[in-house]
This record gives sequence, structure tokens and C-alpha cells, in this order.
Amino acid sequence: MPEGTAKNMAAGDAQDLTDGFHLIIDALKLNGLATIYGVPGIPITDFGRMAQAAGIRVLSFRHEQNAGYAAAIAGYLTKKPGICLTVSAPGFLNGLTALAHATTNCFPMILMSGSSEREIVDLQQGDYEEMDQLAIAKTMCKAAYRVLHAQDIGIAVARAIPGGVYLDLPAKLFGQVMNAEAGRKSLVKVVDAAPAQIPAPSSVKRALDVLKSAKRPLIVLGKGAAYAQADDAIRAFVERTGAPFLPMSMAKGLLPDTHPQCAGAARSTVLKDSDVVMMIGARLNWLLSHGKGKNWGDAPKKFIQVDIEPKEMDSNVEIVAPVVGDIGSCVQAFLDAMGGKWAPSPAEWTNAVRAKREENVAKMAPRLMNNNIPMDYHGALGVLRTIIQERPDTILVNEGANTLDLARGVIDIYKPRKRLDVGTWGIMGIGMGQAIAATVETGHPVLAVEGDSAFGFSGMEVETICRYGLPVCVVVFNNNGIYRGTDVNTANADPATTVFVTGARYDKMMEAFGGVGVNATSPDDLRRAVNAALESRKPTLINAVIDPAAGSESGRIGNLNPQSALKKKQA
Ligand code: TPW
Ligand code: MG
Repeated sequence: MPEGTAKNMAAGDAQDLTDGFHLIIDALKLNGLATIYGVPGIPITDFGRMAQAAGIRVLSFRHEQNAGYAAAIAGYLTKKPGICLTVSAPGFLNGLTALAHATTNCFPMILMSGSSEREIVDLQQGDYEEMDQLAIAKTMCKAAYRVLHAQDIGIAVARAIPGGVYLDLPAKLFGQVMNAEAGRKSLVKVVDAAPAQIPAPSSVKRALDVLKSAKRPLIVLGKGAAYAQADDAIRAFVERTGAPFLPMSMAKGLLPDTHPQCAGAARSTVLKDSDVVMMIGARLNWLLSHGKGKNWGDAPKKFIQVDIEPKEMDSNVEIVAPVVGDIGSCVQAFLDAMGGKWAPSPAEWTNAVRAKREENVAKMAPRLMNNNIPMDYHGALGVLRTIIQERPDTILVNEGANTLDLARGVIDIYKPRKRLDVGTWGIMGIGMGQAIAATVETGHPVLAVEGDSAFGFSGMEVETICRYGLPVCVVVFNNNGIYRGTDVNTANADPATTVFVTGARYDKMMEAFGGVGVNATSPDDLRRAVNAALESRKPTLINAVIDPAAGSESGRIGNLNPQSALKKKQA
């Protein structure tokens, strides 16, 4: 029967009608978006149920921020937008932090939030959870769209892909009814959300000419390179150049940290002494001291930058050879243009870097084998380092200050996208959201190495981990505080601002929800417990008791703390 006939409409046959609920679900499914991370409530509770019934995996969290971090890292791991679903005003704001984080890190993510009655919100008449969410979201992401009519759902979801985008879904939208056939036709399947961006051949040649001229070349790999999933081409390119490479933290494992060209353990040497630096999917932001200053040494340096985003060029220092395109296409273009004859990097340089690296590794080795009780960071991390070496498919999630900085240096990663962490902002709280999404999206077990403070930001999600029975092993580095557990407040009876309850037992949190809890006071305890967890795939939390005096203020970035000019004068 042709659509919209009088008979059809008069019959009001529900089979020929669809609604906003189902159109959103159909639009997501049509675009291969099969997982939602969120928290239910008015006006999206039924939507979540219907999505689940329709075959979408809907993971309910205890706080939207954690659902949002899960969606953000799902986007990073899959190159498809991770979906976070929240209620209005407070739920939206909780999720928004994660959307802003995703946008800053260039992870594809869509935050979908229900919103209240437009007419009431816009007149500020005090609706339930009233807020002009669209206006707020616009400043935090690439784009923000509101969908007022069911027939626009298809185009709105398509426009939101790949993100970081906010989609505002007013309560009234969900219940709107339209003809089912017209609804089907209104859906849009995105054909190619991130088409290949081929770099200009002249830019490729310029970059290779500069690289060829180098006496002391360095390649810096960023998480943009890991995101690209061009692992074989990147490895082939790095190996063809013979240059030392430095992986940024989430690019570790793109080539194994044990690769002969890896300069991770000779970081300060290669930053200082290199003469040509090729950045691949890495930005010259604070994490690389903006490409200048004492970390980069005095010798003149030429930067080549390879990035999909033209705005990154010349952001902090002059880029003598900008190459704009997607990382996969750029690296392939390099390989094609290099041909068979490419002189390897000067041996004097590569040998010097290797010697420095071996010296630093040898210096660290005995510290990693120490059996001190209480454990220090190195004793505990030495154990985890061996476990990841033996189980390289495990995804490592890592946050904290000392717990982050030291684990990044100590734990070698062997495969691409197996290390997830605090990203561009150095944000605390990503831990449990990342752990959950990492195993949901990949099926691999997760080892989450968490400072006790860092863990606290998302700790309630251990219930979520137990509820879904996920293979996540959380190790809380319990040094009784932020940076150290030894601070004393002499002004009054309150504890110092950086210390927590002494002797806290985080393992009992996991036990409260039926998971396995272990209190580990020695490296041996820790080794046994982590191996058992990764073997059994049971949700596990290990309270690793760390010497409260072992850490340092702000980990490795204490220099970023402001100092009073007054204090300096007096000193
Ligand atoms: C959202 C500031 C940086 S690191 C850290 C805080 C609070 C916790 C460090 O203690 P932890 O690690 O995790 O116990 P450790 O091993 O040094 O003791 N709020 C947000 N993000 C950041 N980065 C902070 C606060 C911070
Ligand atoms: Mg701590």
C-alpha cells in the first residue's frame, strides 16, 4: 500500500508508524553505532530500554562523567564515535566534561542528552532540570545540534558523526510519531566520515628532504599516529629511516618499547641533541615543552610536522616542513617517495642514543627488582612491567601523578593502543570509564594502574565492573594521598589537604559488589594477585600498599606549580 493514503492514516495502524525513540535507535544502528554508555533518568530511561531491546549494548554507569570517558576512549579505540547518553541539566553537565576532554584529545564522541521543554526553558520559567544545554555545549566541542522534529533525526545523527559533537534531544522529540516508511527514508548512512586526506606531494618531498639532511634525526609519535591504525606503515617508515623514535605516552607500543630504535629511555638526550624532529600525530603542546626551552637544548632544530589538522602547524615554533593529511596517507606517501635507497641515520647518532638508553635501563633495573616493604613505586611497577611483558594483549589504563609518571617510564608496551591514560589535559578520573570501554570494545582484559587519589574520581564504577562481569584488574597504588601521604597541617586539627585516611582498604570496595579484593603488601603478593586476576578474568581490585614517603610533589611535573615572586625575592 502506498504510504500516507487516507485509509492508512485513518486506520492509525501502529505498524505503519514510528516515533522519535525508534528513529534515534535506527539511526545509530544504521551507522554501526552499537554501544551506548550512559546513566538513565527522565527523559531517556525508556529510550535506553528500547535501545537495549533493539540490540544496542547499553552500559549503565554510576556517574555520567565516567560513561563519557568510556565513550571518549571507545571512539579512540574504534575510530567511530563513542556515544554517551545522559539526562538533562546535571546529567548533561556531568557528561560535558568528558565531551570537552574528547574534543581536546581529538577523540570522536557524541554526547546525547535529553533536555526539557523548549518553551519553558527559553522563558526561564523553571522547568524540571531547566538549562540551555545547547548554548553551553557549543563552546566545548566542534558542534552542537538540537533536533526538534522526528523527521530530522536521521540528518542530525549523520551530522554528529564523527564528533566531538553534542546532540540535544528534547523530551518531546522521543514521543513524536511519523509514518514509518517516511521515517526509514529520513535516515542517513554516513558513507565516509573521515575520508583519506592525501598530503600534497610537494609537502612530502620537502619533509623527506629535510629528514635526509639530518645528522641527528628524531621521530616523535603521538596518539594521533596510534589513532590512525596505520600500524604496519608507521613501523615500516620508522624502520626505513633508522632514526630513533620517541613515543608519546599513548603512542607507546605502536612499535614495541623494546624496539632497537626506541628512545623512550633516552628522552632528554634525544630532545636536546637532535637536529631534525619529525612529529607524527603529536602536537607541540606542554607535553613537549612547546618545542622550545631548556628541554630542547641550544642546538638549532628543524621541525617537520605531520598532522591531519592544519591549525597545528606553527602553533608554537616554526615548522619548516608541514605535511597535512591523515597519518596513514602521509606515512604511505613517505614510504612511496623514499623508494629503495634511503641512507640510514648516521651510526654515530643512533649508537649514542642506544648507549644512553642502555645506560638508563641498566640504572633502573635493580630498583625494579627491589623487595622493599612497604613497597616503593619501582618495586611494585617492576612486577607489573613483567606481567605486561608476559601478557602483551592486556590493555593498560593508567592515571595518578607519581603512579602515572613512573608507570609510563617503567612499563613497556608491545602492541598499538594498549596504553590508555590521562591524555592532553592530564585529567584525573578517566580510569574506570576507560577500563570498562577498553574491554567492552576489544574483549581484552584490562590492568588499571591507579593512584589512590586518581581512583577516587571514578571508584564507584567498580560496581559497574562487577555488574557486567568485566575482566578488569584495578591496582590502587595506595600511598595514602595525593603525591605523598606524609603532609602535615600544623594550623588546626584538620588533616593536610593532600592526605587521605591512613591504612584505607580499597580492596573492600570491590568485595562489596562481589568482586575479588586483595590487600598486597609485597611485590610477591602483587604478582600473585594480578596474575590470578588476569587469568580468571574476574573483576579484581588490589590495594597495593605503597610507602607514603616514596612519591614526589606533582610527580614529574612539579615545575609547573606556581611560585610566588615574593617568596623568591625573600629566599
Ligand atoms: C580532574 C590534579 C593531578 S594528579 C592528582 C591530582 C588530584 C592525584 C595524584 O595522586 P594519586 O597519585 O593519584 O594518588 P600519586 O601516586 O602521586 O600519589 N582534578 C582533575 N585532574 C587533575 N589533574 C587534578 C585534579 C591532580
Ligand atoms: Mg597517591
